[in-house]
Amino acid sequence: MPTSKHLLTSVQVARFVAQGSLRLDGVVPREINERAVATLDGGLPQVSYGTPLSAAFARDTFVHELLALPLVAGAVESLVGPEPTVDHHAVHIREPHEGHAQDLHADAIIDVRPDAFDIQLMYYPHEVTTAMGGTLSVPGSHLRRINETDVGRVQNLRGQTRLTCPAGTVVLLHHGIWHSGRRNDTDRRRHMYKLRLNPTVPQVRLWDTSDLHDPAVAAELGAGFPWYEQATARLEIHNRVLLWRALTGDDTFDVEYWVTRVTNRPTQRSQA
Ligand SMILES: O=C(O)CCC(=O)C(=O)O
Repeated sequence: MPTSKHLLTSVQVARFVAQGSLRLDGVVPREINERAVATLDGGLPQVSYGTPLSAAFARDTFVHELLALPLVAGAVESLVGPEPTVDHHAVHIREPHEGHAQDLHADAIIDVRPDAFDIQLMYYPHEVTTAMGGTLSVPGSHLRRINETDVGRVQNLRGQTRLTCPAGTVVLLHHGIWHSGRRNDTDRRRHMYKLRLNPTVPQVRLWDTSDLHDPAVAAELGAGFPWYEQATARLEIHNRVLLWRALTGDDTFDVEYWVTRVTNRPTQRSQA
């Protein structure tokens, strides 16, 4: 159903399922960005695990105003629903000339939930240039489940992206994405605010589904990324189909028969 909220479309959600991220460039106004930088330099108050998002941040805080922006609110609701809870939040600063980058990792511990996911909202309140240590991430890595820095020895992967963006950019990431903060070779601190949100409702058709049967949806779900080899791309697409089935409630959806083939159990059917 189309709504007046700024919900994502099915094509955008399918792209998130395939890539593991969604970028909203320059969507936060300058006044909020300036307050955010000042606040991040001073540190953030603690928020207890599991606090409802609606109760976590006072109305006069930059986080409340950031989450109230219609484009941000609509994207968050489309992915984790109307009343998510706060897992945790943190300030990530890359100091000027600090001389090293983070290891490639996924956050928390290995998390293989097939039918639910958390989002990590990353907010960059000022412009991030190539030299400033923008977050590196690997599109399409989120369903190749790893435990924290299992991939830490990997230095570069074809198709990885190193974020450069205008001030006020928000990136929403699936919890499984492989990422790392890069080296900051400038004289300026690089700030990023990260907020992890847990869904509290089934993540089923939370977005504007009026384009659900658009052929572009299947095209997004079948997309390849440069670090896949031909054979391993099949596994990624299989895992995306499982997630798409969970998100749509449609157990018949498939791409190239990948899930249908491996879930065919004639013995169980004959005993039913
Ligand atoms: O600072 C960054 O760009 C990324 C940091 C991060 O996401 C992390 O430490 O998990």
